[in-house]
Amino acid sequence: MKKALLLFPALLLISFASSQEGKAQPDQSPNVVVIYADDVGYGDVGAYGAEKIDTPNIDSLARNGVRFTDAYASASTCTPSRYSLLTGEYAFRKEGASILPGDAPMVIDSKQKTMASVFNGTGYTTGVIGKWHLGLGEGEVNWNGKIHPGPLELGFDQSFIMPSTNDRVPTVYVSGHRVHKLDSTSSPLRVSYDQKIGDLPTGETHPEKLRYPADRQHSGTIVNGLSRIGWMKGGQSAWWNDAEIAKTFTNRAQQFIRDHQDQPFFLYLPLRDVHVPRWPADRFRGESDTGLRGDAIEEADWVVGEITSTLQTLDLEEETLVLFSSDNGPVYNDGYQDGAIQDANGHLANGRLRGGKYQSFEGGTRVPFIAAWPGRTEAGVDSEAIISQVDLVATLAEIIGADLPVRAAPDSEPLPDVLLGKSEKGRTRVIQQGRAKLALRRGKWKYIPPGPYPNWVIEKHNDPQSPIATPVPPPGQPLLFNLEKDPGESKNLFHRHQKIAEELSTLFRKIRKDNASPKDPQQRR
Ligand code: NG6
Ligand code: CA
Repeated sequence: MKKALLLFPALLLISFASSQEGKAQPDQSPNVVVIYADDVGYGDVGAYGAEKIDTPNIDSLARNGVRFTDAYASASTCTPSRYSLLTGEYAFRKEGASILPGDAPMVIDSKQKTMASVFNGTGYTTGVIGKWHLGLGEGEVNWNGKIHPGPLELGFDQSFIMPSTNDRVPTVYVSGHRVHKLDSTSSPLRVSYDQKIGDLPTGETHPEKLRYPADRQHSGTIVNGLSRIGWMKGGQSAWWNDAEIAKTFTNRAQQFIRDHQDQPFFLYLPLRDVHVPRWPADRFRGESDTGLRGDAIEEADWVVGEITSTLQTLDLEEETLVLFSSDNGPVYNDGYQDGAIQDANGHLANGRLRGGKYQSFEGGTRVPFIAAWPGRTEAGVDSEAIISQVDLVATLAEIIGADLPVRAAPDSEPLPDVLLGKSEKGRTRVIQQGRAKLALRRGKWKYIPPGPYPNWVIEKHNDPQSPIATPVPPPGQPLLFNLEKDPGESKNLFHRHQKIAEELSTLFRKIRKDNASPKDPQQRR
């Protein structure tokens, strides 16, 4: 309370100063910054109940904006969620939009409308800084040459990305069309996902060089003491330093904001944290009460704070809509023995929802989601409206007054009043894409069609040590939950409410069929 009183005169001064300088007023189209965390679960931040991880900056965003309780990533893994976020299309409609290897071709077609091209077409300067994981190029990527198509072909004016994930080679940044700081003449970069190439140590051959052990899949080339999926050789000058990834993205994001402070900008800032292998900067390690996983979330919170304070310093706060969310639910052990399970200390990353990453249970896709635009969003309110990240293309288009072509963003619902906290009339239904299953929520009802589930899904779901482990339903067993009474999806009501289950199953098939995107003849392998 005291703090708020002290801040009040300062805020008055700031708004006075900004109107004096004749900068864009809140009535005009706002700058938009989308901060997109990786694998951060519903219960992982203070604003959503975390007690063993400090996230003051994310919490303050929530206090100044709208905190959604029923918001979804479109999928419970990264590539499909990111695909939906940027295209406004459910990823299950797009062949190949599943978790991509590090050398995969780009899964979004250059002709598709994207969030970036919507902003770009309305005069915004657009940038992506952070984790991409939507593929690059059209076939074999030439890491030593021009890498395209990529973000620049999708409407981004600037691009500085981690091409795939931090657990996949190559461990380099791509700036525009080129690998950043690569000396391709003296040390060309080669990447393989089939077999070991070169003679760099791997997790299999040199386990003594590891900060912590990994499973077989993650035991390829070692960089910074962390083994990865896949193998690479050469390109040392371009390798990233894991402890500096957050800082690198943050500095670039701040520069982007400073460079474009006098014109409308859209910044997509997908973070590396809290994806494995977790290795935040020195000053975060040991800071949380839940080990490295919590430390990495505190690092993500620091990024949010850096961005909001940059906006504040530049008097851009009231002209900027900041969104914070995550691409999918949480996971503790995702291939590395980094202590996430042993150090959990009672922290429940899914906030008592059921399950997490990879799953179609709520824990897989229901994520923190905060929208803050001081003066325009309601401040400090909770919204129970159902909203999905797939809605952001159409919603943001409406907020900035951009027209979407008829067939663009086919699954995106324009919900500007919902996003700004002025209405709770969100979606009536939403698809939640698990790795093995699609689920459907309609109002309070959630339907998950019957298995069978592939073996690897069963293994993942049944990791008995994980604090969020949940049994896999027996094959052939449809599930129906009442999320209002049972948000933890513990009580299968399928047999008690078969009529509702049938309705949902019919609706489910209809959504899949009706909106089916026409097959793209240009579809790449
Ligand atoms: C999985 C990886 C996992 C992680 C995930 C992608 C294995 C066994 N597991 O295939 O470690 O990289 O892909 O995560 O390879 S995501 O958040 O980018 O979707
Ligand atoms: Ca993810």
